[in-house]
Amino acid sequence: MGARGKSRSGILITFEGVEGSGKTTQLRRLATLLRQDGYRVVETREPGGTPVAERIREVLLSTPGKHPATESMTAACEVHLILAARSQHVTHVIEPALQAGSIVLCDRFSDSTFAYQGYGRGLDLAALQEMNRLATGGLEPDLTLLFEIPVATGLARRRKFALEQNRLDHEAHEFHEKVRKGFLALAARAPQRIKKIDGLPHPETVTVGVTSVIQAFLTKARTKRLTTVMHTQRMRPHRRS
Ligand code: ATM
Repeated sequence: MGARGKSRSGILITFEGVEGSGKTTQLRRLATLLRQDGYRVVETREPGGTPVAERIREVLLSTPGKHPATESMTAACEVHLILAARSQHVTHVIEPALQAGSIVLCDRFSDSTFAYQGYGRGLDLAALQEMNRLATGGLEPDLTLLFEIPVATGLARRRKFALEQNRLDHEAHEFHEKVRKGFLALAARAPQRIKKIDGLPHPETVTVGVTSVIQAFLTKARTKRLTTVMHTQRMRPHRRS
């Protein structure tokens, strides 16, 4: 846990994966289940989560040729925008929620920067880690769920369901492959924090997997007295009705 996270009582859980991995659907489902069990939950996303960060998101994801991006974006510009948005988000949303004892569910966070800008764009990972530390003040997720899905399946899902393709959706297949491999490399380096979840089955089946990882995590957190989000009721496993 980073310096910034030490005094807080909440829990930061991040959702990661390639495009179309189903992480956003699972985040919403988990938020509902945790609230039903009496937890205070904050749902948020990156890039975005605050008014300023959402404006940065628009710049980041708009397609070249469309307002406001009328030129191609360099990798350095991209990462600075992402980290600028993260700084706003951590300071104005995530940290206050953690201090208040909430469970924060964040759709993408630092691992996306390492996977997309590091492994995908080829920016230096050590430099990215330093830059990221500046943006987060050292805050790291307590738990990360990595939704695993083949790139081709994820992109096909995106084409089917997304209203509009964003700038990164238009990247070549190889770029998304590098990102996927990057996520897997990050998971291999931090197996305690990053839990892989098979994103291929029906969303209800995926939710069963998510629930079991979360239950195990919350039980361990209670035992270690890691947190005061504490709640006596145990989370009910999600079942198909
Ligand atoms: P979502 O589609 O999951 O909301 O993410 C938006 C994009 O932001 C996603 N690419 N596409 N397509 C990945 C990108 N992104 C990065 O490249 N680096 C980051 O650090 C973050 C948080 C997101």
